[in-house]
Amino acid sequence: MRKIPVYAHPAAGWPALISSTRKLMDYKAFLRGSISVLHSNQPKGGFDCPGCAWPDHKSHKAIDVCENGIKVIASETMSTRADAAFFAKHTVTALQGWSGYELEHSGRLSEPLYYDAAQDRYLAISWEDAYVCIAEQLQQLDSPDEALFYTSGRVTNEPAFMFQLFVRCFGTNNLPDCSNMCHEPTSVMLGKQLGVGKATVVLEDFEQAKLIMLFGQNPATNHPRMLEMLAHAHKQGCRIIAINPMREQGLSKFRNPQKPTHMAAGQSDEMVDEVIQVQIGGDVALLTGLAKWLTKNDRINSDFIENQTSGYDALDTWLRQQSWTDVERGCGISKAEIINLAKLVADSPATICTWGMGITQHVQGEDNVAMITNLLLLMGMIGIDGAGASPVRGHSNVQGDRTMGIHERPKQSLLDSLERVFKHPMPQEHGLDVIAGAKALMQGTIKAFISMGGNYAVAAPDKSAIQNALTDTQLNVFVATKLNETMLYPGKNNLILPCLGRTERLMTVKGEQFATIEDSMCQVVPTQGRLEPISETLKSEAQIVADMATHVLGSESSIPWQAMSTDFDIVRDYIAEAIDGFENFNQRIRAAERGFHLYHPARHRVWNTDSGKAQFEVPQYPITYVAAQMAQTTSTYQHHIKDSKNSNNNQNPEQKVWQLTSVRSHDQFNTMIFGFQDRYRQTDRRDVLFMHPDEMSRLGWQKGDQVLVSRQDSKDQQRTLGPLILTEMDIAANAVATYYPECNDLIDLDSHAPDSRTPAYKSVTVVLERIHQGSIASSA
Ligand SMILES: Nc1nc2c(c(=O)[nH]1)N[C@H]1C(S)=C(S)[C@@H](COP(=O)(O)OP(=O)(O)OC[C@H]3O[C@@H](n4cnc5c(=O)[nH]c(N)nc54)[C@H](O)[C@@H]3O)O[C@H]1N2
Ligand SMILES: Nc1nc2c(c(=O)[nH]1)N[C@H]1C(S)=C(S)[C@@H](COP(=O)(O)OP(=O)(O)OC[C@H]3O[C@@H](n4cnc5c(=O)[nH]c(N)nc54)[C@H](O)[C@@H]3O)O[C@H]1N2
Ligand SMILES: [Mo]
Repeated sequence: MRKIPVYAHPAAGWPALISSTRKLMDYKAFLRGSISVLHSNQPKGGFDCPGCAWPDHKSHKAIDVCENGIKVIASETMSTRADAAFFAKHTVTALQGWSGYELEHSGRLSEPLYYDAAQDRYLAISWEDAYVCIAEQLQQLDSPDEALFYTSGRVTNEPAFMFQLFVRCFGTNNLPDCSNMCHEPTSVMLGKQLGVGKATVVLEDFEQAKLIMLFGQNPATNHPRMLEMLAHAHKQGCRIIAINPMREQGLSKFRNPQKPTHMAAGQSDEMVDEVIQVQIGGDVALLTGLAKWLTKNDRINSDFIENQTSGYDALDTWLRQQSWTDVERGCGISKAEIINLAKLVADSPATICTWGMGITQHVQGEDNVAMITNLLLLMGMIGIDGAGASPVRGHSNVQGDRTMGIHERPKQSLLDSLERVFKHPMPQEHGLDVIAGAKALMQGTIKAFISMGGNYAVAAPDKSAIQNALTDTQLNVFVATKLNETMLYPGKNNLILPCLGRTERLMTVKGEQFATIEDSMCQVVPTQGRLEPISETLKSEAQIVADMATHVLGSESSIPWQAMSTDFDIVRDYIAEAIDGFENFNQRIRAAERGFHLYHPARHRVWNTDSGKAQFEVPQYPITYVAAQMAQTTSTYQHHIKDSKNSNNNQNPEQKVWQLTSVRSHDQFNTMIFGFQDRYRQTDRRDVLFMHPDEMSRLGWQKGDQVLVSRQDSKDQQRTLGPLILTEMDIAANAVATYYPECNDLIDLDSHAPDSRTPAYKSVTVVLERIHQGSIASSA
């Protein structure tokens, strides 16, 4: 096997600090950004870092932030402005040619803008005129269901609650949000199996765990503050196993930026004991192998299964039907290796399973979550210290937004509560999620698109088709901090409404306000920006929602929108009345330094499920699903080669079918591209295709070669990405990877998990074609 260059430094540590400080400099945000960093995740009067949803560490006295957080803060605190003067220089057509990186660096949006088609430019507009336009357009719709209201997970609880209330008072449940593309399979499946679709662990559990299994997650890049917890657990003797097609270099060693002595002495902590390089989409098969061995050898917790669960017999029957050959074929891991891992699971008195997008973003996303939960249930690992389910969410308040009612499929109990509290009828029909919303846009049945943050078209599959569809609407409205590509495909009326960021002071006639968020472990914490807003013209998201509601709903609404937007205590009092678990919200959020934990019944072995027990679930798809997809594509491809007169047939076509996954770097936050570096993966460009060097040799290809990636979509249309530069990576055979979001035109809207409908971003069967031989060096 050829040696793969490895990233020899520990994760975090000096390179991370240098990289992030450089980012503050790049953004000319040094002073504003540095002040903000000091206030991030601090108990009193600080703001919750918008970088990710990992909880605050209680022990921190000084700075609790990481590379990721610093970059997100730098992006928000930059002093450059994308104002009317900026747009006077650039037409929208010209801006369409800009990259995500260039748009991200254009500056903070700082005044309300409307698109003028005659000049092909964004021009300044007054807030009042913007609201009048929104009201006119929304009131003209034949039905409220012709409008789509998207939310991205940065939005804090108070404005999120107001937003869903406004949308429902307007008359629709069309409330897709970024969860639809992210952890929705988790929410759906954990809800079914445990009664609540959220993590059962709290941070302290990581201190007592004896085995942590990290499924499809890359914390060094995406949740760097989690590394400290992992390193600490490892030091205490906890085994840590990563299940990932890629050997993510950032997971092997860790240098703690919170400990100056650690940094100065060049110390580092080991973290992961082993990486199981499962095939893309192979987690179900691996987990099936584990469960097969554990049940067959009676290494399960029978008491727990008997007293607390339902559905065991069906699972056991199904497990017996799965052959070891299919298990091995499905995950690419040998039976012997799976048994070794099963023994670790059997011997561990306290196991935590964490997971990220490598688990959820598949057609089998729900099956993956079901099998992780099944494993925890087989071992009785819910409701004891040091154990449980730990989905790790991305956006800092994506979980809270859902709790606040941003949901296209609301529970009846939520609608009933809202009707009771606000004495206003709520729409009963379920609304559109991200995928259905995008399709409706394309069909022309959505005539108004309103987004509370985010970059809908670019984050979703089928980017170009969505952008195209947005040009046919009557109204598009973007409440946002930064310019992005979704805003560059204007409808007949098109508005950008700039809002305050998380780091900025929110002053109203009632004084300074703080908001709240809910982290990935159900802790509700306060967040309060400290910086002066970059422009006096900015409004808070809550104010913008209140103003839209006042204009759109008019005198029909008896809800005190304006009072809510100026005094968040009023919003919190309504939340306390309408949302379960928020009783005495205002008192409780002030009583403890770091807020409060929302009651999670499964932690107490109370199961709010249909059966009243924790529920085993049998996967819906065959465990060889991906292998079968690849075999089918290979056979289609072979026919194609045979039929093609011009084909160059000196290579075995079978070798060219691959499974593609998409990942993030530390120089981006989702679609916001801060830079091109990924030091853990040793590249300084984003147009790369990661492949194992042994696989390159097998094909006679080399690093630096240019490759086209293509696939037939569900409508038999050919989609092509590239050329991408072949780059070496320790990644499973058959697997290749590239960066999100640049690959999103390769992905269509029809390939998704069945119930949660999360797109299969992490698992796309593709054909590779080399078009140019090795002229471009691939790494830094
Ligand atoms: N720096 C930075 N931080 C972020 C973000 C960002 O863009 N940049 N985004 C935020 C958001 S919204 C989210 S949701 C989180 C995402 O955080 P993560 O869940 O860590 O996200 P990804 O980088 O998309 O992918 C995670 C891992 O899944 C692996 N993987 C791919 N396919 C499979 C598979 O089939 N099986 C298994 N087991 N693993 C697989 C990939 O190799 C990768 O290591 O991060 C948040 N934090
Ligand atoms: N191929 C592929 N596609 C993916 C993924 C993947 O792994 N692979 N991941 C998916 C996931 S997990 C997610 S969460 C989605 C992300 O989807 P989104 O949440 O829609 O995307 P972001 O890039 O986070 O949104 C960035 C924009 O949010 C706005 N913004 C930033 N801060 C604020 C704020 O405080 N308030 C307001 N109002 N606006 C703000 C800015 O205008 C910025 O341009 O992408 C999904 N798409
Ligand atoms: Mo996400």
